[in-house]
Amino acid sequence: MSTNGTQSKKELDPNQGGDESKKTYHKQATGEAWKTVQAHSSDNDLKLYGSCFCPFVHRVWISLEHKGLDYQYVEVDVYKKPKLLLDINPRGLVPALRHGDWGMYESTVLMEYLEDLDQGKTLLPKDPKLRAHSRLWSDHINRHIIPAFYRYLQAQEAKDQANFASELTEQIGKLVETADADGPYFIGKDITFVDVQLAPWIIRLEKVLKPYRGWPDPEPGSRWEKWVRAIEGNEAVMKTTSDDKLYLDSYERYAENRPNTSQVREAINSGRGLP
Ligand SMILES: N[C@@H](CCC(=O)N[C@@H](CS)C(=O)NCC(=O)O)C(=O)O
Repeated sequence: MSTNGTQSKKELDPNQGGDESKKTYHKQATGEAWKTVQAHSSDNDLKLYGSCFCPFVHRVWISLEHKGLDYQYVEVDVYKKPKLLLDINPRGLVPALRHGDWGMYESTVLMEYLEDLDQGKTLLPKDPKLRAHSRLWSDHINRHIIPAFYRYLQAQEAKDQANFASELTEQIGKLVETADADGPYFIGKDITFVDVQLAPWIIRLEKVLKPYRGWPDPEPGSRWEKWVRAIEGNEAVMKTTSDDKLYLDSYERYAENRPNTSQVREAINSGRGLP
């Protein structure tokens, strides 16, 4: 407890609900991700505005690292919505990308933009049919897996948690059934678009859903286990992932379904699509 109640109250984030013992979101990356932030802190024409805990940012960051592009990472406090973010995205969400005097947002659109730059390693396959296949299953991730993840994490009743755990398992199962039989990635031995779309949530199954909801480890020897281990061991994923505590702290507000947490929380609670 603080000896100066007034002072510490001032420093509380709204999502702590006036309780200083509650954890809130981190505002600076840690571990490997922090080293990457430091390596990409110099001014650059290509800038990623991100928040260190955000899985949608994580997608774009993994893409930048995978491609080996030259870029600047700029940490923003997304709930304070600085002007430099609102200038690009009036909805005030991260990730946002600035390229020269042009800006854009929405993680999937940004991943496609980086692909269209045609620099560094590609993520979308060359074959048009495989590209369509990748886009279809990216849509499945965005439409079914991610909402199920948040519904499960925010559910407070045991019965709802059990239902949403089944929903999440089922939706992941559909993706795994479609994946290349040998893998380890979605369409084979190399990481591609669908893997990067899902990777941040694979990381958060282990670092968030496991501690808060008892999400099980992948079954030993399963195709899912092979995929999870490949993602966890991927260099671009590792270089953009912070230490466990950052995720544990940053997601406590979701796990308790606290008011004033985020637009994602409100959308899930009101049954709307994600922002
Ligand atoms: N559909 C967006 C979602 C981005 C998103 O929800 N970002 C969260 C952080 S993880 C955010 O900016 N939240 C700000 C807020 O809730 O006001 C995308 O794919 O980029």
